[in-house]
Amino acid sequence: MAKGVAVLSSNEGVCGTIYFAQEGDGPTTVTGNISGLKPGLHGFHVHALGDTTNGCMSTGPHFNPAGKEHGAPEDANRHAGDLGNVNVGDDGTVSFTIIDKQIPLCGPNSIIGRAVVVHGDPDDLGKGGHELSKSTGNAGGRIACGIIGLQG
Ligand SMILES: [Cu+2]
Ligand SMILES: [Zn+2]
Repeated sequence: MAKGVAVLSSNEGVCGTIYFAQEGDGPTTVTGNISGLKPGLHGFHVHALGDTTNGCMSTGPHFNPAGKEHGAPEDANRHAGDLGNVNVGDDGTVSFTIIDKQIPLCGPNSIIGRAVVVHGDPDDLGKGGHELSKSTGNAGGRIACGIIGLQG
């Protein structure tokens, strides 16, 4: 079992911890708890770089080793890092589990050393018709992020 963890940091009062686990070449299970968000949908992605020298802005674009367009997690044409949205309750918190096959913890497309990013707005999953829909899902600002590190 390979395991990873990312502790979110934010200038906007958002807190959270995201765990990753993968058995062999199976899918990766992502479990997270986040608080301090406004209720509703927030885009949630793996970005390409584990670089927070300029906060979440320096984590690069969505992790996209296959050179595809932005999409929904269930789409064939999607960035590997496209994990969709998390749905925050009225109390500003969310607990979630995502199972995904495109974010391994080992091998050439490993997400270890990259970053998870939580956005201020909903990800339109590539279908919003906005000029940013096919690149970012028009998900708004990067309000929290954390570098994905190995966990024992
Ligand atoms: Cu993002
Ligand atoms: Zn994307």
